[in-house]
Amino acid sequence: FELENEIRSAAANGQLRLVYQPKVDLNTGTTYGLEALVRWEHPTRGLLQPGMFIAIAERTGTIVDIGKWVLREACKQVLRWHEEFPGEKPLSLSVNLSPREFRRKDLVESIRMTLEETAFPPASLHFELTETALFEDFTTARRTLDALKQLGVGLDLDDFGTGYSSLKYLRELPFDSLKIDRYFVSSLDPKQKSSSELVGAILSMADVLGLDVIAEGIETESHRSTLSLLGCRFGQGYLFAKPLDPQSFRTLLVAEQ
Ligand code: G
Ligand code: G
Ligand code: MN
Ligand code: NA
Repeated sequence: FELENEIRSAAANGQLRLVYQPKVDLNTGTTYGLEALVRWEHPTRGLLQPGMFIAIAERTGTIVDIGKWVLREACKQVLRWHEEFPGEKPLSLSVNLSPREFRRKDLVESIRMTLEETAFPPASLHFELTETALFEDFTTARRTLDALKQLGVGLDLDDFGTGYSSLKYLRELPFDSLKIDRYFVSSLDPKQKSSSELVGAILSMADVLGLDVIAEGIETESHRSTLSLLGCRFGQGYLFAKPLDPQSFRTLLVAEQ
């Protein structure tokens, strides 16, 4: 119960940190965006990974405050990078939304206010949602997603292929991209034709539905080249970079200049 009590005040006590994992164009190797991922700098236990606290925060509702902090902090950070590294296209920022956050009545208004306060360009912001956030009530989910699209942000379906994936969701909900779960990427094996055929089938389906595809968990050059050959344009994973603290991410941007 200790963590459960302590996490309530983690955001207010300045104990949350963000790390950023590059999203990379698989053909050119350049960074076009990043996913913000939260960490908890616990006063005695050290740096805690989301696996240790997101589920607790979700159950107790603290995830709502954490999510607000994450969005605000990430927008401010990425805006500084937009200013320091002006390119043809500003870096795109992806933020995860948990089921509990997604179901909040004030979600859309809260995001709208943060966009306004930070002056972050909505077109450069994407939200990543998992299927669990959606399958409870399709009509309400669709209404919320439509309202988010009205703000001008992008919507990505996270961990695709492992949940209750339904083609109905993909067809009828206003998603822009799907993220192929790392399970499919890690099972890519040059000696096993079916593994790449499965990823190829996901790519074809996404193409028919007009969705971009981002591959997660790219760890080897063989993963990258197979995905690239199959026509997957975007990805992230340890081959390129682990989630980086802001200073390290900035160093990467400098190096890519
Ligand atoms: O960051 P990894 O490095 O360990 O992230 C593990 C899981 O935690 C991922 O599934 C990710 O979606 C989730 N997660 C990380 N940061 C956030 C966040 O800011 N908000 C929410 N809701 N989930 C997050
Ligand atoms: O579930 P979600 O996709 O939001 O979370 C991203 C998670 O994936 C983070 O925990 C991040 O640390 C992890 N991750 C990112 N790249 C890789 C990778 O190449 N391999 C593995 N095993 N995990 C990764
Ligand atoms: Mn994600
Ligand atoms: Na994921």
